[in-house]
Amino acid sequence: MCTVCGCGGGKYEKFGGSRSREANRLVKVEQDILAKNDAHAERNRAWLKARNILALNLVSSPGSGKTTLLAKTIEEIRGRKSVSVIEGDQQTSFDADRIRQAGAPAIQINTGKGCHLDAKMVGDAMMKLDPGENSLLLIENVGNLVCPASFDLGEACKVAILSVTEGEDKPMKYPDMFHAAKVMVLNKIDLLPHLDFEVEKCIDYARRVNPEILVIQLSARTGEGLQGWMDWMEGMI
Ligand SMILES: Nc1nc2c(ncn2[C@@H]2O[C@H](COP(=O)(O)OP(=O)(O)OP(=O)(O)O)[C@@H](O)[C@H]2O)c(=O)[nH]1
Ligand SMILES: [Mg+2]
Repeated sequence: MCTVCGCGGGKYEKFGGSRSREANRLVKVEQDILAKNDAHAERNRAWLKARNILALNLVSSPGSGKTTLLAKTIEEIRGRKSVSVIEGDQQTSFDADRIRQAGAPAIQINTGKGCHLDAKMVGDAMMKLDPGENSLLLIENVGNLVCPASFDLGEACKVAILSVTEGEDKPMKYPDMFHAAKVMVLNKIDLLPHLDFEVEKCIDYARRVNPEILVIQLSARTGEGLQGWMDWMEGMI
């Protein structure tokens, strides 16, 4: 469990033997936090469904290329679909500024000490952003491969971005995230010639924790493989 926000745990948490009273108390706190979050998430989901808005929750470690991919997506989809973005970071509005520059409305949420977005924050931001009917809502979560896995925001699905500079072992080391995601985007493939990253091994690791996971390889910088991402998203729409 994350001792900062009380979140985490989940499917892969293992307790050896009987739990101490303190461990039981922490589990109860976690259950209460997640139950409250789930209620907000269901409200968000109903609101989005009533407006036929597709919401995707992009999760990853810091710097894997979420904002770069979002900016590229906005450029690609321009004129065909209206897109708005909710940005989550502990501090700064750098990413929301980048998204506005790319041509989409964006709201920045600063979580301060918090390590993830929750459904209440996203619900409040949605009301301010007021995305139009039949539009696309892209949510960039706080860069963190642990806590955002546990928090439903009301999205259609989570998309885990993993860049090849992070190492192929991450799906096994952070299984909750790759188990929770419907798609793994393997980003920065333009850098593969300079690395000893084994793509097949990474995909095998991801499928060990989530046999259903769809893998899309791309470079948000060069645009290689981007069509696969756009095709998947249009299919979801
Ligand atoms: N070579 C290469 N660099 C990339 C690619 N995608 C992103 N980058 C670079 O990676 C760095 C981080 O990219 P961001 O898009 O800011 O990553 P992020 O996941 O949004 O980062 P946080 O919001 O801080 O978690 C930047 O210097 C990008 O230019 C890619 O496909 N190839
Ligand atoms: Mg970012």
